[in-house]
Amino acid sequence: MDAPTNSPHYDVVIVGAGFAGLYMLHRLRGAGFKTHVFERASDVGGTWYWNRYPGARCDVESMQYAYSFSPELEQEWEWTERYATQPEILRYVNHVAGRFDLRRDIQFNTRVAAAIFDETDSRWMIETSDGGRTSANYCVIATGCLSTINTPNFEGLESFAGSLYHTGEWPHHEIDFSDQQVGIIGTGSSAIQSIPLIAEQAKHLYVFQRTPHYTVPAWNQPLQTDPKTQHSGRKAYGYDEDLTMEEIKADYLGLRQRARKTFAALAFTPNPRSALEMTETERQQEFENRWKRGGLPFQGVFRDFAVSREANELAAEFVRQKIQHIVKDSVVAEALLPTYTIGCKRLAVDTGYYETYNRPNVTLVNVSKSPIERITPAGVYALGREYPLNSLIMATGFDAMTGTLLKINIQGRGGLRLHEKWAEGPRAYLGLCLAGFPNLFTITGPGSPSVLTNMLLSIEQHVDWIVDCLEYLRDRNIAEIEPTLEAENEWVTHNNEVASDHIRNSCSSWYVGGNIEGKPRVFMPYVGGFPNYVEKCRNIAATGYKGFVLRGVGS
Ligand code: NA7
Repeated sequence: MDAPTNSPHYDVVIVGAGFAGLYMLHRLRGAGFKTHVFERASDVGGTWYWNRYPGARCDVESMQYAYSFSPELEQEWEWTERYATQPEILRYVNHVAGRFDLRRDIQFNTRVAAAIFDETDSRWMIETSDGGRTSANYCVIATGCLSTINTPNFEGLESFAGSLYHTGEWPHHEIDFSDQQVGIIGTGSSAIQSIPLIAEQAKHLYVFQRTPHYTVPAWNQPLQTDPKTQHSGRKAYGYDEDLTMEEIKADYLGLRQRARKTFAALAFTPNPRSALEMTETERQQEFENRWKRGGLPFQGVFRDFAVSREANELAAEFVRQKIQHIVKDSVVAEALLPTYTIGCKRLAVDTGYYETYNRPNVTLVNVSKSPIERITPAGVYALGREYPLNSLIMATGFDAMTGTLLKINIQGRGGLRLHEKWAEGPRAYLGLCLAGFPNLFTITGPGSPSVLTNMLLSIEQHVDWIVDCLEYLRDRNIAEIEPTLEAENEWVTHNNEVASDHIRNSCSSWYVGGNIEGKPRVFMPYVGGFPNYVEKCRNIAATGYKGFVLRGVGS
């Protein structure tokens, strides 16, 4: 692809204006790089722009799911709930975009169709959906991990005469399900968050469940400061320190430092004891305590939760007992019991999910043994009958981590296409750079801890590493950086080794591409832990970018 001579040229082009793209732009600007961002949506926010379904919230507490790069921003922003809703997160992203004047370098409503490396001039030629051509010395892909929706190919789907929705591309206007018969396919995190709210509205809600999911309560609560006392008195971060919002703000740095030392970059302290060295009474006490705290740190109930099948099964059984206790109809309760290793699929965090099945207007349709046969104009046909519906919701997830990258026609050295390179699954050095694709960076790409961690801290770590790298190259007049195939292979091998026996690799989930037909089974995120990963990245940079080939201008 040749760029017209008058097409714009930048030091860096960023694809995506979610949390990653925005911070990347901010840092690059500050470092003096001429930068331009393309974003397919009409505004900032990435996944939080699209996922507007009822009940959409982050499963990480708001005080932790926030940028750490600006102490002023940390202090001035007031989260109103322990777990922020999608609208509140979007308000935060908008606040950040305004505060740092980011919009002027973002081109909205523009999808990147192709990015092709021009070896002669060591630059990326970018083609956008509006036919625009742009070039840049570096291209940073910040398209997020959950940004291409998955809609299973149900027979007859196009014939459905009612309203069809997908949780991952929810309309911008409010949907009123009152007086409607509603169907929802899927019982992952998006469904678990939306089902309780839709059930409150709908005349009847049918939940089509293929695999029951583990979920633990959020115990969400308001955080707003009382104007009289200037104190919220609420636990914004209650896992093991019971801190209020004000206490966190007084030592935000401390919270971040504690978070960065943990496997998942989340500040909470896992139980240091093994399940197997505790008595039954101690175990039950610990379970109950963790359940009362709620959220993802339930997984810290024992030190060996993720490594010992026996310890894991004890935790799984505790959650199953909770389900049986909450859900009154024993047949429904039985159908809701997950059997896979707890924590293998991402644990969901809910508000009133299991309780919803006690409502008379909610029916669980168990399609685990006999799949949905087809979609008809009137509804869903399953288990030998038709379920008539006014609205059908696909809560069927995403082509995670690689889907969006593979939709862009990315071609590296010698015309090598990304989908050829990744035909048997994603391969990348540190989940940051790809052999054969010089000057291309991915933020929280496959091969990095990304979705197994607090995304905000992982994004910041990647962005900071990339900016340091680009400054290093600029200072030395280096035109190209590219990982060697050997370094990339070593990283992929290491990644596979740590994942091979990990509990997260023991079921079919979107982490391994198991939710997409024909997708190669590869454990995509790096499961070696955040601190370990950061150390590796730091060492590689400190040794003059070991594992990379650096080529000077004209060489
Ligand atoms: P998930 O977690 O991928 O859940 C998708 C759900 O859709 C899951 O229950 C699937 O069942 C179900 N599904 C997918 N295809 C079908 C078909 N063909 N028939 C019936 N059911 C189907 O996506 P979410 O959007 O809920 O959550 C994604 C992430 O976002 C989540 O992990 C958080 O990080 C936030 P399955 O389990 O495959 O049997």
